[in-house]
Amino acid sequence: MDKVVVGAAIVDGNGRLLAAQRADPPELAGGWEFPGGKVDPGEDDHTALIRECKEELGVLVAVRQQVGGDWPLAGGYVLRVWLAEIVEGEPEAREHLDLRWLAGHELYDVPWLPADLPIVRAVQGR
Ligand code: DCM
Repeated sequence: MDKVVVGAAIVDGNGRLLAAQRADPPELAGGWEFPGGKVDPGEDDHTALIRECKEELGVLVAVRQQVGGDWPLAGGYVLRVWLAEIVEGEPEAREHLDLRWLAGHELYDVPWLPADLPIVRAVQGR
């Protein structure tokens, strides 16, 4: 399986979830997602997730439980999401337009990408 995108459901000590606003491509720009990205050939999922969080947010994360299994994406990709905690650094939007920490009552205050929305519900349930 070489069409895997990994995403991080980063939760802070107050139970808030980190959402990231996409900058590109134009059809997805402005939508909100779990930070992450494509797994490189030969790379394992956890390594890719840690790498992407470093590149996109400038933070080191510890990967916790997986949220569901393979969530479908366009183009034959699947999205795999893990709960994660920041162990080093403060997140900054290095590749996104914006970042927001969403409390439980704010989870749907941003327009999530359609692919990510059911995963937000799954995260909420935990
Ligand atoms: N994608 C998504 N939700 C995410 C991460 C990615 O829907 N949390 C989608 C957007 C792109 C594709 O996966 O169509 C590849 O993502 P990227 O461009 O970030 O590698």
